[in-house]
Amino acid sequence: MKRSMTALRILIYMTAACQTTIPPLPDRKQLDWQNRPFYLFMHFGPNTFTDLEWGKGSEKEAVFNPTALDCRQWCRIAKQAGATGIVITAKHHDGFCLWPSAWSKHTVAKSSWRKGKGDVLKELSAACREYGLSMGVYLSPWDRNHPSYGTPAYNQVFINMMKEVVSKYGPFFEFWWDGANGEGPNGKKQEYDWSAFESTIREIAPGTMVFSDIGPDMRWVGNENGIVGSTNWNLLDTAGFSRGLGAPPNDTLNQGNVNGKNWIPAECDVSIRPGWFYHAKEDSLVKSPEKLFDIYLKSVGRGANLILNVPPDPRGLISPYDSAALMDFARLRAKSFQEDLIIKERAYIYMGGKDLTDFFTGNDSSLYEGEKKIKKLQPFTENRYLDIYFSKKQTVNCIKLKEPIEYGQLVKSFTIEMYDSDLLTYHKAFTTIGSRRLISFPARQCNRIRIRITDSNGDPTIETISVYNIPEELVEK
Ligand code: FUL
Repeated sequence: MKRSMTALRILIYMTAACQTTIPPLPDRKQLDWQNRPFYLFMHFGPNTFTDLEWGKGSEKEAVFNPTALDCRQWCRIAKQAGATGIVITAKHHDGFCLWPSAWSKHTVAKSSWRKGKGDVLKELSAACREYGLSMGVYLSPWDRNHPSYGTPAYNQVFINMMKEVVSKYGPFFEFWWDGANGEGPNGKKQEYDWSAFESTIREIAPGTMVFSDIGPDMRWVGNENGIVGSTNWNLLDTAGFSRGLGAPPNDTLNQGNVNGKNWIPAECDVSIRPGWFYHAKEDSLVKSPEKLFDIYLKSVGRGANLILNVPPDPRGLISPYDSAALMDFARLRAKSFQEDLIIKERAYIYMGGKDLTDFFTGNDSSLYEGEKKIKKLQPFTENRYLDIYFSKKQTVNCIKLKEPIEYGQLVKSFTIEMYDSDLLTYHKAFTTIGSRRLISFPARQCNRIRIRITDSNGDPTIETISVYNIPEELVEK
């Protein structure tokens, strides 16, 4: 099977008019990661207790003293919110390690929490396992505490810490390298040895997705609002750029490069609160479920991943404000996407005179080998459109499309037309699709929807199509 898929893929690209080479493609771990696009971020550490966003590194270890830390509560809430994992700030810029590191004196072991015997990473990794969640870590290279920061020796310390957390608490689905590079305790900035960091993580955690501004596996989205461009290429040119200040301009990170040489999808990071760390004064400023849904449409709905920060409070628990917002956010998603009108109304999808309903809804039995769904392609016919026919008039305000990205991201633009009998009720042009695209608009009546690919790199294909009538107040603002 694998061989025939590869042959088909090569055939597609060879027949594509202007395409002589195979475009960048995601690797296995990137594909898996793009199929689980929503998870939580947790900023937790001395800042939780000192009310700061960037700790100075000189805080006493004793300030870290959660009174009721319970990683199982974090996981229970994450699971109920529909998140697939948790990425924790194992070490933020203040250098404090949430595990008893052998490579630093500024750790939980020196705190009064559990008499210095506590280990947040250990508890989180056990809880994630129990709840079937994946775990990831944020390890800040910038360290305002470590005495060797600002000297070549620090690079080895950072490498040692990476090895330590991977071997003790891994495997991780994601490893976060923050690009920030400020001064350390000796007033000097560090020259990070990125190439050594990269070869180390590849060696010790080949299946882990590594984040930084420019990858290697996924990129920063260029803002901290959780919003990727409505044009979003999974491709990025990194030649000549570096992490941190030398990164590509934010709008490039936000949209990717149409002909980029590397497959580096975007990850949208945003906090449920104004700050990354918990501050009691922000309890009233937790984002509403509707705001979170809007962010979801502008991140996951544009083919990126969403890492939503939900910072534990000084008790070491997710606050009721945050958890209430998360539960309602999950309810809004369930309510919006539980009913695909194509299935419910037994609509038909036609392309080139053929009924392809089962294919585009994923219900074609030939798409399965036993239990396992296999990938097949349905290249567009020459006129490059398909029609969805409903037997009776529908109210529609949301359409979901998906490209089979294992064959690359090809669609450059497409249009959606909706008809009520012969009357055109909606017509709009869009750009990219990628791993998933949720288009929403003020509701229209229709009994036919036409989706037309208007421009592409090579011969485009669509994997699945769904049509929804979501609560009107949730349509993208
Ligand atoms: C930034 C950091 O400086 C913030 O404190 C936060 O951790 C955010 C996710 O990344 O670069």
